[in-house]
Amino acid sequence: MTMSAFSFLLALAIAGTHVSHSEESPTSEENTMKNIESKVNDLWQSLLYPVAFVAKDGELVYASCEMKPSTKLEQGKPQVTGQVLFMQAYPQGRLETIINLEGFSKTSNQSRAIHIHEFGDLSDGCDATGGHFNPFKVNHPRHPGDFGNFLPKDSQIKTLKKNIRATMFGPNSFLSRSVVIHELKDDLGKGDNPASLLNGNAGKRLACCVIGISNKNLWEKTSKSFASSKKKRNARGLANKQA
Ligand SMILES: [Cu+2]
Ligand SMILES: [Zn+2]
Repeated sequence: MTMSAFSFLLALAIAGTHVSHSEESPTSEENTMKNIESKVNDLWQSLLYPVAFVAKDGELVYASCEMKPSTKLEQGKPQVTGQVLFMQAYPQGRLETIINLEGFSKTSNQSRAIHIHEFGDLSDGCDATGGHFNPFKVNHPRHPGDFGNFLPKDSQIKTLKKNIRATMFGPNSFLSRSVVIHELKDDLGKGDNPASLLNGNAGKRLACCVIGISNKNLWEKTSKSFASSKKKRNARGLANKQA
């Protein structure tokens, strides 16, 4: 249903209640209109907030995005695979994101930009994902999915980011949109051309994926593996210091 269809029905419903205001008790007509209004509202809410009716207040909701190299990737470019995972408490929690990607060149020292793009459409390599997801019509890098730059280490990007501004819930949900990793670094709006304020001049699209709701398994498994490799690194660091 379009917004105008909704407005029309709502106007009808409100008009119905106004007409009968002069009467003392609600008429059956008034009740019917109220009923319609509440049904239309429920319907509209369920269209706007697809997650609202499966999540309880405070419940953790998870989403995942299975990264695949662009089908238009040129030879010799890194074949990036892995996942981008999301966790957020319904409905107002801060979003956390795990980025767990591999396939980068071991020798390259190239930082890569990662963004949420507007469409969950992978039909034309990663090009059908459109531009940056930009629900508030602002300039780059203030889009909710402007995650910034990531420098691969040992051919991987493994990072957990907290307090991300994007949300899975409500009309500006990023669910069913896409994550794109680019060939180049994001200039974060500081480039000297108009594209800088649209996309950060991050270059070609190496790999992309569609974001969908998931269960907690992958998040828990990945965050545990991150924690244990951090412990190992710390232990190694300590051993090196003591040596
Ligand atoms: Cu992008
Ligand atoms: Zn952006």
